[in-house]
Amino acid sequence: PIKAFLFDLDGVIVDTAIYHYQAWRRLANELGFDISEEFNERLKGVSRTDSLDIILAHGGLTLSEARKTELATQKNEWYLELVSRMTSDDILPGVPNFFSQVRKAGLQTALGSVSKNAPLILERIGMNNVFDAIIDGNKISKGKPDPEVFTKGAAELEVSPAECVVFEDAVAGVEAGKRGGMYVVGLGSPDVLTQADLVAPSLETLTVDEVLARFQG
Ligand code: B16
Ligand code: MG
Repeated sequence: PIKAFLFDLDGVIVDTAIYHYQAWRRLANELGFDISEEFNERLKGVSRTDSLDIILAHGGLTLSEARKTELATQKNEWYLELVSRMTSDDILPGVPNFFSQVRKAGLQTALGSVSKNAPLILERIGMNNVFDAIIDGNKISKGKPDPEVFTKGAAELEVSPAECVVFEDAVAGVEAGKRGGMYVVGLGSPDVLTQADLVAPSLETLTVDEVLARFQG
């Protein structure tokens, strides 16, 4: 049976993906090039340092480790400026309702985010006491598409991967869930999230019963 739901943060619970994009775009612009929204799909769910490497390769730049650290820090400062203005109004539509269904169904929950800023964001939106386990960028050594962030969540909840459903908006995150041996619900477009077991536009259009019926027959 399904015992736990594991949630990504950015793009599933809150739309911080847009703030990451704005901050990375500002950085790329200062370095003399631009990044498109389509290109940004490659950065979703990918760690800060890996994202920077992908952006620099896109701009044809090779920089020292020291300079890269500076740039990553600068991006994070811009990102934190945007995040500091967040409130519970930034929780994505359908999330509160979905979580009350999750609780009624008696399922456990974990957060699986590679963001080092996840605890701060949860606090800003008033969701720091909602999850049974929180795995974030400070607790893992490998970002998505490595499954570590989700396998650690399952381990902390003491459930097996086959008893978990992952909710993800990113290509790298869907891959992480699948590599971890879990069921994956992709939130977004089926043309982009091709590896997901089920795709819906957002949590607003899904019910817990529908998800359970799909994966436990
Ligand atoms: P930070 P998720 C990921 O969060 C974001 O999708 C990704 O764009 C970001 O680079 C990464 O967190 C690291 O975030 O710079 O705050 O540590 O989707 O796994 O919740
Ligand atoms: Mg995400």
